[in-house]
Amino acid sequence: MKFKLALIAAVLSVGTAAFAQTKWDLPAAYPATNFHSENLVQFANDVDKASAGKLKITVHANASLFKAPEIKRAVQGGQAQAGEILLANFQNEWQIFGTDGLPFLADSYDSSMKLYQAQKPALEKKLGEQGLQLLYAVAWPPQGIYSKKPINSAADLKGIKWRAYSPSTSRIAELVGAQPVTVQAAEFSQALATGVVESTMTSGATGVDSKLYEHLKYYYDTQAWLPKNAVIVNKAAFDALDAPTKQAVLKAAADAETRGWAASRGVNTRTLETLKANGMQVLPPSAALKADMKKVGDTMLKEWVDKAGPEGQAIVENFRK
Ligand code: PCA
Repeated sequence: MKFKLALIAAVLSVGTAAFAQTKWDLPAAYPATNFHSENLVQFANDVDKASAGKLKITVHANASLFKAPEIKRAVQGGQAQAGEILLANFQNEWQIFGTDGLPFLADSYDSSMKLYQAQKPALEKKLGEQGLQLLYAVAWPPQGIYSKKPINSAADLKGIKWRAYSPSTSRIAELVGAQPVTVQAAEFSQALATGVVESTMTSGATGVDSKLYEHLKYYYDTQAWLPKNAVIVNKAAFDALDAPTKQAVLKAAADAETRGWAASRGVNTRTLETLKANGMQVLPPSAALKADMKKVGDTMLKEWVDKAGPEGQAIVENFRK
C-alpha cells in the first residue's frame, strides 16, 4: 500500500514538474478599485502571460490577507512571496523609508521621481539586506488637508482629531497641535463614521476610495508630498524562479512602474473632480496655511536629516543637485 502511494506520488510529481507552475500571494492594503491595486492586477496578468502561465500571482487587495503595517514582515518571513507596502509606513525602522513622506521636500510628480531616483540605491541595498527585492514603486497623488471646518491657518488645526497613516503624518499633527490617531486606509471610513477622526492629510484618491465627502467638507490642495507604494518580493522566492520567468517579472515590473506614475497623474485630476461633484469644497491653501505647513516641513526635514545621518543627507543633496 505504502509502495503504491509512493508510486502514485512519483507519477504525479512528474506530471507537475512538466508544468512547474509557481504560485505567489501578493497582499496589498488598498481597495481593489484603487489605481495601485488595478496596476498590481495588470502586473500579475502581464507576468502570467509573459511566463506562459508558469508564475501565477494572486493579488489580495484591501488588507484582506495582511494589514498594511504587517505586509513587509510577511514578505520578509515568506508568508507571502510578494507584497505592496507604503514605504513611509516603515520610517521608524529606517529613516530612509520615509524620504518621500516629508512635507514640501518633493511636492510635484517630477520632483518626486527625482527624489525616488536619489533614494533608490540606498533603498535597494537596505531591502536586499532584509532578504527583499524592490520590483517597482509608484507615487500616490499629492497630499492635501481634509477637514470638517474651514482651515485658514495651522491654528485652526489645534485640538482637531487627525487621522495619521504613518510616523510623519503623526508628527505633522503634533507640530500643529492636532491629536493624531493612526488609522490605515482600510479602516478609514469606519473611523470617520464613528467620529474617531475628523481630518487628515491624504490624496484625492484615498478621499474618493474612503468617500471622505460623506463626512468632510473641505479639501485644501497643499500638494505637500507624494508618498510611494513599493512592490517588494522575497528574494529567495525570486531567486527560485528560472531565468526567463525572472525576466518576465522584471519586465512586467518596469512596465507597471511607468504605467503607475502616469495613472497617478490622471487619478489626481479625476478624483479632485469627484470630490467636488460630491459637494466638497476643493480649495488652494491660504498664504498663511501654506506658510505654516512649509514651516512644519522645514522642522521635519531637519529632524529627519538628524536621524537619517550622512545617508539621508546624501539623498537630499543628490536630489537637490
Ligand atoms: N493614501 C494612503 C497613503 C497616501 C495616500 O494618498 C492613505 O491615506 O492611507
